[in-house]
Amino acid sequence: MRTQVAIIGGGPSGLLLSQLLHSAGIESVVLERRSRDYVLSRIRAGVLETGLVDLMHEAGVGDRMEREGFVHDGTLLANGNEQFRIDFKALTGRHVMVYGQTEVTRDLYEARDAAGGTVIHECRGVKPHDLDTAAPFVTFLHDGKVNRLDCDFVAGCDGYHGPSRQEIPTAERTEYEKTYPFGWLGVLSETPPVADELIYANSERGFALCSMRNDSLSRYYIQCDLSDSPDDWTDEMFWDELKRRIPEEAADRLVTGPSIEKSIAPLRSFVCEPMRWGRLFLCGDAAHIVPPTGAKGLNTAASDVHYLFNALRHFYHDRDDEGLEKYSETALARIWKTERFSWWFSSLMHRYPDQSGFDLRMQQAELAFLRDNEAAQKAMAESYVGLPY
Ligand code: FAS
Ligand code: PHB
Repeated sequence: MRTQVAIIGGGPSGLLLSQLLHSAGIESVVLERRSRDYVLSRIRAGVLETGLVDLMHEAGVGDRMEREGFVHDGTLLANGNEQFRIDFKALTGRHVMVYGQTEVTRDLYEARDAAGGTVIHECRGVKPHDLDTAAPFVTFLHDGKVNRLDCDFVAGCDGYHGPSRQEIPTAERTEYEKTYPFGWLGVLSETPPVADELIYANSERGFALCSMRNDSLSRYYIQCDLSDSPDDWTDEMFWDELKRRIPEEAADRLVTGPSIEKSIAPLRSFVCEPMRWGRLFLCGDAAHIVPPTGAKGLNTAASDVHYLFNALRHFYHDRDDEGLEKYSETALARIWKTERFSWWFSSLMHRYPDQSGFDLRMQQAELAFLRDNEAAQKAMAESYVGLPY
């Protein structure tokens, strides 16, 4: 087999890159470890920055998102029983789109199918070779056979646990990491959202988030101990704890119901430098992770894809490799700014086990400053709706 760009990973990064490359007449093959059903069963992000909304349209997959997504002009922040709003529209002239990552992935899969794209599922032992040459290739097991895919470039879109990052020699690779002393217990329920916009809540019992997927599908999170497992939490325990963490008027309005998905995600900040090794280019979670507080994981994967797609387009169309040469530097400049925002927002909204009395006063003062200061709100809003690509 031969293609121009071999893409390892059929999550949002890999699929979006493949669809954008197709729109520019550049061939790619996506090699995905899991089945399509498994990939689509994962419940993850819910908020799209304007940059990702634009990319979805550029890839020709924006119609259902526009029909079924929710435009949000702001978000609510709660500090105990007090609540205030960050007005994205007034502060930045922009908004975000609430549309689940599952639906983004579904739209991209359907677009690849419609375009006759090649996405090979249930590949095992995917391994890139000769990345330091002009003729790299990827081997993989599929249907009991060893396959070889010759290509010009390899895009490592295989997430945090994928093999691509490991192809960068440890002597050449620097990894920056911060782990957080808590996780997020998430519940999906077929109930109406508790509010028209998201509610991020800092309470003395810990963080909570009220989000949604549509008018009858809600997504809720509460900060939990890392030692917790979803089985430790009955639905009733979850709803009772959520109600204790959000403002009373929201708790009184909350419609509860059986969880149709319940999972715990650890929180981590992680960046790998560089994001390129020879003909290998890392995209998305393969290169970086953010705590989900700022809804930046999927959105930062999207900005990587934007940079890599345009670099490859210029290479193939104009024989200009400047974008490829600068890819890592360009992507990392934006990645670190979103790492900062995700770390700052997580520090603001969660209760930390080792928080001193002074730390708590600082957190409360930061929240009061954000509540009272338009410049502080504008800075937050600019990051939340998405920094420029
Ligand atoms: P992904 O991990 O989505 O996709 C990588 C793909 O590569 C997967 O399909 C995997 O099966 C495949 N793969 C792995 N190893 C392979 C191999 N050896 N061979 C072939 N394929 C291989 N972000 C937010 O913005 N908001 C959230 O609320 C949020 N919640 C999250 C909850 C969880 C539990 C997790 C893990 C992440 C969450 N994220 C959230 C971040 C998430 O949305 C990612 O940023 C997003 O999935 C990144 O997309 P990809 O880079 O495509 O990586
Ligand atoms: C979600 O809806 O899953 C979601 C929304 C905002 C976040 C994190 C997760 O910051």
